[in-house]
Amino acid sequence: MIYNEDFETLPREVLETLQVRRLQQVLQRAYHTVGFYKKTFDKAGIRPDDIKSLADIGRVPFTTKQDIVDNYPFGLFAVPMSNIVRLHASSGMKGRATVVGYTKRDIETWSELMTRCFVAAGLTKNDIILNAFSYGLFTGGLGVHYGAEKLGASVIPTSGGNTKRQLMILQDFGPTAICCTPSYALTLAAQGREMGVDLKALKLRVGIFGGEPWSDKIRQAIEDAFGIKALDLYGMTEVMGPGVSIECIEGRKGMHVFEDHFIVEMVHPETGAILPPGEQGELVFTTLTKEAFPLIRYRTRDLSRFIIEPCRCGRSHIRIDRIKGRSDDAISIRGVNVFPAQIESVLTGIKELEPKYRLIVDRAGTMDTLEIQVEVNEKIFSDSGEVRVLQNIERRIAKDMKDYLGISAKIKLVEPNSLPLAEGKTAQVLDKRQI
Ligand code: DLL
Repeated sequence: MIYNEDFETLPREVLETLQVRRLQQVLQRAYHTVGFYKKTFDKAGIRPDDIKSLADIGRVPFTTKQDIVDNYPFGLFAVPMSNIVRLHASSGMKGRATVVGYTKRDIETWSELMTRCFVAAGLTKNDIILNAFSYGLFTGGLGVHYGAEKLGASVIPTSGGNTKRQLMILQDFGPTAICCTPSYALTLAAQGREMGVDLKALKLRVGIFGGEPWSDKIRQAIEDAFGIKALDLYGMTEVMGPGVSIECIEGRKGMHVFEDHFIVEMVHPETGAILPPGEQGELVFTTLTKEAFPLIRYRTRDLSRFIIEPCRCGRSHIRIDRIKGRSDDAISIRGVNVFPAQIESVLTGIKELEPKYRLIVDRAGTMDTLEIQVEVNEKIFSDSGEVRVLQNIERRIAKDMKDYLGISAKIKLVEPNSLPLAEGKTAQVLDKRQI
């Protein structure tokens, strides 16, 4: 099902014509109302009228997180405060938070895009949606909430945390869909099992998860635990919040970006050069319709690639592959750069393990050290009366890390459900070197 068929299935040429028109408008607006953009465009020697086609966008300067931080809190707003009806801020997991504003129309657009997401996930007004994304400055809670209401579904705004109560509501209110971070879905599953809840007997059909990186192995674990279909939802505070992009239930491979509202580019994370279709790189977004906080060529640092094959759902909007991590997430261990996602993909190749791990980076003298703590599954844990079984698995992981990633790591297998449970986003890396 498609919510806004007119726009979501536009033939590529028509879509691109619309994008160019909207791009020219947003460049004009940004240039004339936000001092920062006037300065950067002038410095690069370009004027908004110079941009005549999509190909010209490469001439426009990038905007970075640092630029937003430098203009903290409201320096990049393009409308007076009297037109702003809502403020949000990024979770600020790393460094200072970024603050964004929305006009009334921005909230309407955001709600529509979230509604499109729900319809892409196969939901209708007859669904009951439990929204366990945090309500507050984080965009997850309210962003998802408004979309669910616009759909006409019944929303249960549980917000994050309070896991036992969430499980009670899951049983008593019978939601048919759930929205939260993937790690919180695993937390709910673990806590539910401990309380003896029959998770498969719940009415849940679909789960919409996002806000942090996850993998197909985690998808499988969530789907198996609840007997649901799990879909990937992507977005970030600066660009809008959740609803920039989602997997459709028909394709379930890669997330459609709502291209009538955003231009998405794939660039080389170091050089910034635009990459040929299909190559992995960093996502760059330009908002086409936002009034309060237009954002031009924003470097997300998120790594992905375009899936260019058409999707069977009928949407013409391009898909991006699961986010592979962030280019600023790389941890340097004795000079070797590794991404948590790479470590995860080695771990998920080993069937005795659960998809729950934690990386602890430290320094012994002048040497960086990496400890990988990973949960073993129930079966191995109960069979592992013999220490040898665990030692063999540890040795195998250490060897795989060396062979595939070229890093030496100390491996520590831990009991199922012993790593800290997530309530919102999880921090999988603990870098003690910076503390
Ligand atoms: O996390 C918005 C959101 C809320 C998206 C709920 C989806 C669901 P921020 O707190 O600004 O906004 O964090 C944005 O989180 O740049 C990615 O690095 C990461 N991220 C978000 N969704 C996904 C996803 C929200 N589906 C940052 N897969 C982004 C991987 C994701 N990473």
